[in-house]
Amino acid sequence: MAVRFGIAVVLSVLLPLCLSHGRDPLGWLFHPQSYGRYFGSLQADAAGGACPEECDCPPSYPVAMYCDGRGLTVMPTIPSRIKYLYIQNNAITAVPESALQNATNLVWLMMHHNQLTSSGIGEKIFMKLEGLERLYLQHNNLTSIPPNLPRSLRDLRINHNKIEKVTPADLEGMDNLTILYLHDNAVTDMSTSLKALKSLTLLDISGNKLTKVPDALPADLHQLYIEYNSIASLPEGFLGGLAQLQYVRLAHNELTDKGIPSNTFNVTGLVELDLSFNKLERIPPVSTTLQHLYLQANQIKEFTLGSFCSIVDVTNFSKLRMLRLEGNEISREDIPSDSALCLRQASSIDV
Ligand SMILES: *[C@@H]1O[C@H](CO)[C@@H](O)[C@H](O)[C@H]1NC(C)=O
Ligand SMILES: *[C@@H]1O[C@H](CO)[C@@H](O)[C@H](O)[C@H]1NC(C)=O
Ligand SMILES: *[C@@H]1O[C@H](CO)[C@@H](O)[C@H](O)[C@H]1NC(C)=O
Ligand SMILES: *[C@@H]1O[C@H](CO)[C@@H](O)[C@H](O)[C@H]1NC(C)=O
Ligand SMILES: CC(=O)N[C@H]1CO[C@H](CO)[C@@H](O)[C@@H]1O
Repeated sequence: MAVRFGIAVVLSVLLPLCLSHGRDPLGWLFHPQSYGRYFGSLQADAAGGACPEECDCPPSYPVAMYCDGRGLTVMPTIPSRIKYLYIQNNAITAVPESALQNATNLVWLMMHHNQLTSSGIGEKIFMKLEGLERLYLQHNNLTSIPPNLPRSLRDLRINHNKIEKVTPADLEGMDNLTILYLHDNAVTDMSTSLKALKSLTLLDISGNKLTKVPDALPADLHQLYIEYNSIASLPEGFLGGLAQLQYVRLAHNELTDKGIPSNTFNVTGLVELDLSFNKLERIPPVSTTLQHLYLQANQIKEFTLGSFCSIVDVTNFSKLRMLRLEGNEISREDIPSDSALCLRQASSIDV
């Protein structure tokens, strides 16, 4: 019994190996790395179309091309039928004009975790990609946002690069952009580059060198992440026009009481506000609709119930569920006993 089972296993392993030496259209399945080499560098195959030898083009899904994680240092040539290109986790330093010349049907371009530098990106390479929706360039060596990005983009990830400046021209006309990851760069200045992004819902500019929040924030934002910057003060009413905003993270900055105009955070709609690891000495007034407030590791010296409720009755009370205050200069005894009426929904208060 045991012996026969063993033979069956050996046969089922050998059989496909033999077949793949002929022109078996499924050969790529068993020899994904070497299949192309039998036929030269760019060879039409039976099912899908041309495919560079260093990549895999599954015949069952001819619009996708997989070139990820192969130690590539130069761009392969992209056939024009390809819509989804996976070329992440390589060591590519440049994208010359010719590389994407015919790749006008690209919808997704995944190029994260390479070694792309800004000088290696051709001025016009993105110009013809008029249907590109997703561009992943995170974890490269870019010092600026590439020029002439398609206005069709919906999701642009360019975090973990070395970008120092974002100009209005960089993001101009991107009416459909909903996600922008710019975190962990070296941005000092964004001027009004975000203003025109009318569909943007998620903006992450954490881990940069900003000393102020961007001048004009897009009106449709739901999530705004600006942690780990050097912001000491906020402009008057900077969350005012943002009716959809639910999550604001400003932890690990240099915010002081003086730098926060009154009622900055008293905006309805806000669900979560993270102000931890700053230099606040008071609890800023917040909206009664807020549910999560993070204030740990500040220098708060008193528990001001009025920051949560200006009046308390049957219908006026705070919706706060979680409040974190540890690492400040107050203790549990500083919380007044009538807090229970205002903070009646709080399930966790950490002091
Ligand atoms: C682009 O397509 C044209 C016409 O089919 C062809 O002559 C040219 O070699 C292609 N260029 C690249 C870089 O694939
Ligand atoms: C990219 O940055 C890394 C780390 O800073 C560096 O080791 C590498 O040499 C850079 N590559 C290029 C092409 O500049
Ligand atoms: C934005 O999306 C809409 C709807 O999907 C589409 O019709 C329009 O062409 C897109 N805009 C750009 C600049 O691609
Ligand atoms: C928040 O603003 C409203 C008016 O919009 C005001 O009635 C309320 O007292 C303010 N809350 C706090 C805690 O100051
Ligand atoms: C300050 C505040 O929110 N006041 C409200 C308290 O509840 C009454 C009755 O619902 C409202 O009319 C007030 O606006």
